[in-house]
Amino acid sequence: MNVIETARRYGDVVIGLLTDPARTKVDGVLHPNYQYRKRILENIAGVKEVVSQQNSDYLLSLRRLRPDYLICGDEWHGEVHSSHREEALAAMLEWRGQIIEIAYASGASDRLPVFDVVLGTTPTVRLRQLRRQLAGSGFVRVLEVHSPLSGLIVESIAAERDGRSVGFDAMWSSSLVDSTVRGKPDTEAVDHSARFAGINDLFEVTTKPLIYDADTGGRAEHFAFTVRSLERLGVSAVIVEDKIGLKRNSLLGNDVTQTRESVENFCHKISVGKAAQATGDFAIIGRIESFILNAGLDDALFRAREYVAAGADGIMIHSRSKEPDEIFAFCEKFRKADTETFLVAVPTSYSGVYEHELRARGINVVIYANHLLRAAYPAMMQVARAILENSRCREADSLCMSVDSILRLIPGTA
Ligand code: SPV
Ligand code: MG
Repeated sequence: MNVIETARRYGDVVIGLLTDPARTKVDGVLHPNYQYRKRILENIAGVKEVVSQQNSDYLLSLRRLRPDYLICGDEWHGEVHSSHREEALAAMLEWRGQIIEIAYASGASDRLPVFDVVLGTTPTVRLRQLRRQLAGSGFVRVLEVHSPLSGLIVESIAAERDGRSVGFDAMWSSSLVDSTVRGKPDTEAVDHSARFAGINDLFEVTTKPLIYDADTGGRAEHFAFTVRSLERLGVSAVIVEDKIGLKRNSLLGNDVTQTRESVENFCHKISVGKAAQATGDFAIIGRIESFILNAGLDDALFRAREYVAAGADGIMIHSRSKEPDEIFAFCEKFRKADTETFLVAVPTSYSGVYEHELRARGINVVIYANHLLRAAYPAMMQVARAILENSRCREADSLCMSVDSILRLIPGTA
């Protein structure tokens, strides 16, 4: 802020902002992602433009912009940055530019600990976010979380794709994963209150919106209470699937007995949920299991239209095929008649599909539904086995993050 305030006095302010890989190279830690940092800076008075910098050497940006003044903090003296300072000085002389260094505020640090990025939020603000994202970019990328720590990963992870920084927009509370972490089958054996307690912990340390997998939603009368509880927590949307009885995981398909709810009863459940909503921001998404249970495209389309007519804000179309063809076929037909209702895809089985392919067909939300837990479990198994095989834990060290890193992971630990 001191640098920007000073710079404002000299003219139009252009900020050179390090991209995520560049930032990580400088201090090896994750920061709020590039788009997020850019948005904050662009909204500061006097900032005319924010340009991306691929590395901490300023030359490229300086030569392109040829600024009259280069304003920066004086913390680059003597440090690793001193060669950059010399180069920048020489470059500025080429067009008689001037460097203005301002004293680094005492006690300030540009070195954020890994997860020191949570700004806090309220249930209302969080709840609204999903609809805002859908109205904005029209496409939301969602990843499963099963603990506050996994939530922190979704909160702060970023990667470079096609020269752009990408991150996850929202979190998925999966019934499969929430059951599996508790060592229980995915049959609605874990009740909602246990899962809500987990969401409460998750929400203490994250700000992104959450979509909740409510399985069948239970009886319509009970679903009304679930909707209200979710809204109170600040959850943005619920997905409820058109099955009945002892629900089994969709990816088991017809290998187990699964019964579908009648269209009439399921529409009733959706409308009861909509009537129970306290806010206009919450969304109820009807999940169609027609492909999962081999009922075909026409059945899926018929149900989708009926669910939308009953008030569903979105439709999740599920498939356990290895290819996305049936999802594409559904989207093509559905979108001919309905361009408003948002469509959700969960490409666990057809994992080869790219986001841009889904997006091009009218999918608005892609959920990576179980990947963090599927990644964590084999890693834990490997470490447990290594300890047993070696009758000590030295061999496990290389499979684990260092003690120093875990002590520094969460601010306030070390
Ligand atoms: C879940 O993640 O719990 C889901 C998606 O419901 S699936 O496991 O594919 O059915
Ligand atoms: Mg589920």
